[in-house]
Amino acid sequence: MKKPDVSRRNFIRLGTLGAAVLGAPEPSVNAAAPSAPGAPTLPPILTPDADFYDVSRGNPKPYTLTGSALDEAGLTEATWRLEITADPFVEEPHTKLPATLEKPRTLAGGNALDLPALQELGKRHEVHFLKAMQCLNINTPLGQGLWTGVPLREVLALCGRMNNVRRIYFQGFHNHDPKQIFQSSVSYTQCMETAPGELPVFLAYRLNGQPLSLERGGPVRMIVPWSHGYKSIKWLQHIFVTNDHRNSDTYANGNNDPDSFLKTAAYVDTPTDGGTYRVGQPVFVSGQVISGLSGVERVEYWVRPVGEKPAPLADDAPELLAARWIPCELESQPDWPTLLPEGIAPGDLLGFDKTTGRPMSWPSRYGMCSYTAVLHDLPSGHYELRARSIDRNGFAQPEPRPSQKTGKNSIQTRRFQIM
Ligand SMILES: Nc1nc2c(c(=O)[nH]1)N[C@H]1C(S)=C(S)[C@@H](COP(=O)(O)O)O[C@H]1N2
Ligand SMILES: [Mo]
Repeated sequence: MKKPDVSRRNFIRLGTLGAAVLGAPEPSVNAAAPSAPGAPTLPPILTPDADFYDVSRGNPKPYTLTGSALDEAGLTEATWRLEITADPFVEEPHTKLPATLEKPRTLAGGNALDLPALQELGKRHEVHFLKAMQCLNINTPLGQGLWTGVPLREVLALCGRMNNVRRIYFQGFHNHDPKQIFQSSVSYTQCMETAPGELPVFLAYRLNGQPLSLERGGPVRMIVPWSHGYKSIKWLQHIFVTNDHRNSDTYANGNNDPDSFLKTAAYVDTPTDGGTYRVGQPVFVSGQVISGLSGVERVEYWVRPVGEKPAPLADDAPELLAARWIPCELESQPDWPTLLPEGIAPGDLLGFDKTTGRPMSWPSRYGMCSYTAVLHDLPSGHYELRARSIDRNGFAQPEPRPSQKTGKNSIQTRRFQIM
């Protein structure tokens, strides 16, 4: 992972910028944000492709390849190919029949899927979804994008009849080295039977209206809307249908939950750890909150005076649970038509209401937005700041599933001093 570079995130919101360029009055995209001097610039709703924090394995990392090595790897728009095959897996005594595909798509057979064919499918089946990318093992959101692509079920339909399929595995380019395979999977049902209004797994070829960059996993990356980043395989090149019911995701190793859902959780950007402020100077609290499966009811903070070297406090310490937590302000929604790339209307987005053009919830499900608060008039001394989300079931972060191996959502703490 590239080291988070805070300055790269200090961009003016795209919505504001867009409106300024057009000479239109500025939409009130930032009503909840403090506007006083010293207030932090909030990250944009749509993270530019190059500003995502990158989490990639591989040696060399696929996005460092250039020239003919890139062509040979099939990582240019012209050379990209996707193989779709059936896994011969059988296992006595229960799994006697392997998965089959009527029309597999292979390089050897000369019929592997190429980008024009995928985009052609997109003319009928394209979907757009606003998703926060978040690593199960990292407690900073990686970025939020508007991902565009074609549902996996429509791609599989190109292969004709399937039999004995219980899981779909997929892999990205891995330097032709089996040890470097990065693999993920979804169940047959998750792939094929999207409930009305729910979110399909899809093969993304655009991010924020532009072709997906090589670093973000282009030409084509899988997007699994509800899960952490490890399901969203970059440099997608091979899909296997299988009758193996097991989840053999690369991330199942390392004791991770390989069926995780994004957690509802608040992450702190400011104050920064170790920051110092003069007496009378406001302390700006800001960060981002992800709307996981259980939705966001609110974000709240707790600030407490501490000694110079305070002992750690557990997330379920009685003192913490009984503390005076104060609600933060959630960033207000942007002016969606201004924010979205040309040719994409708010009503086109999954999870948005077609009539109002607004998300069904805010922040949108599996998306994120900023939150803010301002601390005034703290006397000199050392302090600890914590922020946490409360989900729509009334659970305070990190509950209800505090196992950090199903998604890092422990309560974040920042220490600062007023002098
Ligand atoms: N092929 C491939 N896909 C991958 C990975 C990888 O190492 N190789 N890393 C995964 C992990 S663990 C995460 S968190 C996300 C990060 O996505 P990003 O780099 O676009 O932010 O990509 C996922 N997809
Ligand atoms: Mo990850």
